[in-house]
Amino acid sequence: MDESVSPQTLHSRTLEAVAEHIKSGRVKNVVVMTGAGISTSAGIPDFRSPETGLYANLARLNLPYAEAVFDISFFKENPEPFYTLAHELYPGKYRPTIAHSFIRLLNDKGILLKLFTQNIDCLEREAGVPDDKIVEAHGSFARQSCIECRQAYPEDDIKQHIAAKSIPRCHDCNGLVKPEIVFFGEQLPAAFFASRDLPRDADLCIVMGTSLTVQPFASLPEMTRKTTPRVLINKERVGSLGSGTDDVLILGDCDDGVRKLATACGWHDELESLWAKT
Ligand code: CNA
Repeated sequence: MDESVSPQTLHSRTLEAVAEHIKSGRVKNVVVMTGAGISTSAGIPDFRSPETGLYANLARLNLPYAEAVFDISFFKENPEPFYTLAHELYPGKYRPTIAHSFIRLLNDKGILLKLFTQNIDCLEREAGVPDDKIVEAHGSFARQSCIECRQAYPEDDIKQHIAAKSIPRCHDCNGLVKPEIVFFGEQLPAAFFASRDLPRDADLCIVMGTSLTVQPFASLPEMTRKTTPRVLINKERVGSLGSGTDDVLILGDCDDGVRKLATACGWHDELESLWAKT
């Protein structure tokens, strides 16, 4: 961080100053951007953490390269590795983390403008963030369809296949069926492009649990206005976070970070009881 430049909006580049900003009532439109790191404490591995990340543990799937498991051309030739992984990641097995509940709390406070998530685990929904506040930039397991004729495929049927570790095929054309999560080589959902300018309207931006390496998502924090405070809650520094005049870095575990921020806002008990109910 360039300490010689004074913050424009905050008193200082600290967690306490962010909490003061929130408590002042001036924050009405928070944009949150998240990635796999907010779900690791739920037991879902992220991609890129050394040793524990999925990419470091895919050898058993015999992939030519780790990202192939989410590559549409590879999937067309060999869908098995993806379905092996889908068996592990499929929603219903995991409980939202307190970081998910923190986003829900922002919404309950009436200040969540939008949550942009790269996650496909649907834990934001399970934590109670309303559907119209979520942009699932990389899709999710919420719907599935045939990759050939695009026909929607019944949820009960895919659940059975995923439980049995078998490959679902379209009831109409026998094409491969895939959950509507965005693979490398596929277009992002229209909802992402329709909302990608929203960070300009934000008066606070919170980035959590992402390496900010996948474009175009990685550019979202750049869409905020120059004086909008941007808070990074992550194990490591990522993207340009830390270079803006009002950037605040809360480096470490996401759950610890949101607990500290909630406590500084006077929301500690509310957050804990919200999370206990999920
Ligand atoms: P990533 O590239 O694996 O990065 C994760 C980031 O989170 C890294 O910077 C880690 O240091 C950090 N991190 C990990 N655990 C914690 C923690 N407990 N506290 C704080 N920071 C932590 O993941 P991205 O989301 O950036 O990459 C985008 C991909 C990952 C998207 O396409 C997702 O679909 C995909 N993904 C999603 C899930 C999921 O839905 N839960 C799981 C694995 C991968």
